[in-house]
This record gives sequence, structure tokens and C-alpha cells, in this order.
Amino acid sequence: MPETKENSVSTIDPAACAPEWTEILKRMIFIRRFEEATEREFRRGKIGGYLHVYIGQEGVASGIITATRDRDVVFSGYRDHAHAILRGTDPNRIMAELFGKASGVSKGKGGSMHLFDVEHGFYGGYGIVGGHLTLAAGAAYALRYQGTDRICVCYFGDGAMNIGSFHEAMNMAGLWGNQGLCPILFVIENNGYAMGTSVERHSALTDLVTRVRAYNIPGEKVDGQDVFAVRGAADRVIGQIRETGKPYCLEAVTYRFSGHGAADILQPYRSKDEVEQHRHRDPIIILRNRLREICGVTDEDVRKMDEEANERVAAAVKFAEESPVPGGTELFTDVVAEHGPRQINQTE
Ligand SMILES: Cc1ncc(C[n+]2csc(CCOP(=O)(O)OP(=O)(O)O)c2C)c(N)n1
Ligand SMILES: [Mg+2]
Repeated sequence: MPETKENSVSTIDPAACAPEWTEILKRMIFIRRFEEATEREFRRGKIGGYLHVYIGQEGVASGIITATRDRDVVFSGYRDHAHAILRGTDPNRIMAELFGKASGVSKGKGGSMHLFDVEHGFYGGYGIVGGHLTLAAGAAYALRYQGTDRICVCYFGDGAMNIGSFHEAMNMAGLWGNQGLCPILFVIENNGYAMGTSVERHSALTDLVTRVRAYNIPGEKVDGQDVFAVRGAADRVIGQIRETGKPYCLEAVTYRFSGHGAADILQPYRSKDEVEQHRHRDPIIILRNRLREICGVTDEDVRKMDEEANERVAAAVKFAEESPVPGGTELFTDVVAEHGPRQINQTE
């Protein structure tokens, strides 16, 4: 029998005024403020390399990661700040990583795209589009093989579905899943674009979840702007994955309000009107309005959440700014595995 010794996570009734919903709103506001701060710091020249923010997509990570347990594992691509925050990684250490500082989660050597925090079950942070899907499928297999009931959640974009490793990962996950050996939730973050190329221009089949079904992995679409819908689907399917060891896929239909990356200023591939239309479906506003109705959350409550988020983010920026840069010897650490084949054999 798989072992169970982790915090259990209760499902939340969408119709009920549960304190968890307010907590999710707080976290989504925090992520938004954190991301806005990273954009500002990038423009101030404090953040080098690449920067891809999650503004507009907060409901997708929030609805699912809050339904995971402490010892589950999460993989993401390069648009990864929100996922790490939701897993419980210290925001100071995330901001410091973005600033390239020694106190960062990856010792300042990874930057925005390569956050990693094993302690909190956040397994990256990958810059190679779709490259992490095979790693995540293997991790899910390992979790089951080791006799645990932990699951893996793997996030990727619509564009990532066109790389070969997507097909390899889906086939292996489907195959292992046939034997109940691949407890993984694949989450397609369908934000409508891969850089400047719309889904209609990059995918022969635009009903993306259909492509996953070809590998004997069931799935469904969910409205990614409605965190109630996302969390509801997550509660239902995560329990099922944990029990059966079979993969499942959610296609969360969402939209990014910011450019692809911090350098994508002109955004010639979409009109201002299009972005404006989508802003009417801001996931934070949708949740706030719903909580007004069912929990009596007031504007003053939301103002306080905002204030707290801004203070916390400012503290993270200060921490990052005041942290030292990595020492020269860091050039030679964590570059290649430090144990040889002999030690690997010994642990087998
Ligand atoms: C293997 C590989 N090819 C190309 C790129 C360049 N690239 C970076 S992001 C991106 C688009 C990915 O789009 P999507 O998967 O939809 O994610 P989103 O940015 O929308 O979150 C591309 C092609 C890359 N990083 N890796
Ligand atoms: Mg995309």
C-alpha cells in the first residue's frame, strides 16, 4: 500500500464561504504585485537575463497548487514565479534569484527561468520549452515506484505541445499509466500564444486537450480565469490520480496580460483591444466579485490584502538588493553531479 503521511488538503465547496477562498485571493493578489515589481526591477536594470511574468494567468497555478499536498512535486516552464510562491518558496529568495544574488533559490546562478526548491517540492523552472515534460513523467513514475501516494503536477504552455519531448512524455506517461504507475497531472496553460504566434497559427488542432487523449490520457478543458472552476477540477482529478496512479490532463484556457517576456514591448501580434477585452476577465476580479457575493468580502478587505502584498514585495526587493553576489568559486559548484557511478550504485 502506498504510504500516506502528509498534510491532507480538503476540497472546497464552490458555493460555500470557506476561509480558503479568501486565502487564495490573498495569494493571487500577492503574485500579481510580485510580478509587477519584477517588471519594474527589470526596467531599473536590477534583473538580468530573461523575465516572463504570469500576470493574467494567476488562477491556473493558484487553483491547482493549493489543492496539492506538501510532499507532492510541481514542475513548470520558465514562467515559474507563481508556481514556486504557491509551493511555499520564500519570496525573498525568489526575488534574490532574479537579481542574480547568492541568497537566491538557485544561488543566483539560474535567474527567473531556473527557480528550484526541493524542500518545497518545486522541481523547476526550465528554459527549454517542453524539455521538462519527460523529467516530470519520470518523476511521477519514480514516486509510484517508491511506493508513495505522492503525485506530480506538470505545467506547460500551448507552444510546448509542438516539441518532440511533449509526444515522448505523453506516450511514456500513457504507457506507465496503463499499469497505474504514472500519477501525474499535466496542465496546459493555454494562454493563446507561443511568443508572438497564436494557437491558431501554431497548432493543426486547436482543441489542445484532444491531442493528449491520443496517448490514452484523459483530460478536459477548464476556464483558467475562474479559480473556482480550476480548484473544483483540481480537487476532483488530483484525488483520482493519487488513487489510480493514472495521468490526467487539464487544459486551462487563460490569457497573459503582459508581453511574452519583459523585452516584448510592442506586441505587434495582437491588438490593444484584444488585450482590453481579456482584462474584463481578470481572474483576481472574478474571484473578488464572487467573494463579495458569497462571503461579504469588502473593498476595504481587498485594500488591506493589497497593502500587505505591497509591503511583503517591497521587503523581498530590499532583501534581494542588499544580498551579496555569488562568490567566484560558485562558478565551479553544482555544474556537474558530484557523485560518481559507484555511489549511485550503492544507493540503488
Ligand atoms: C526548445 C526551445 N525552442 C524555442 C525556444 C524559444 N521560446 C521561448 S518561449 C517560446 C514560446 C513558448 O510558448 P508557450 O509554451 O505557449 O508558453 P508561454 O510563453 O505562452 O507561457 C519559445 C518558442 C525555447 N526556449 N526552447
Ligand atoms: Mg502560450
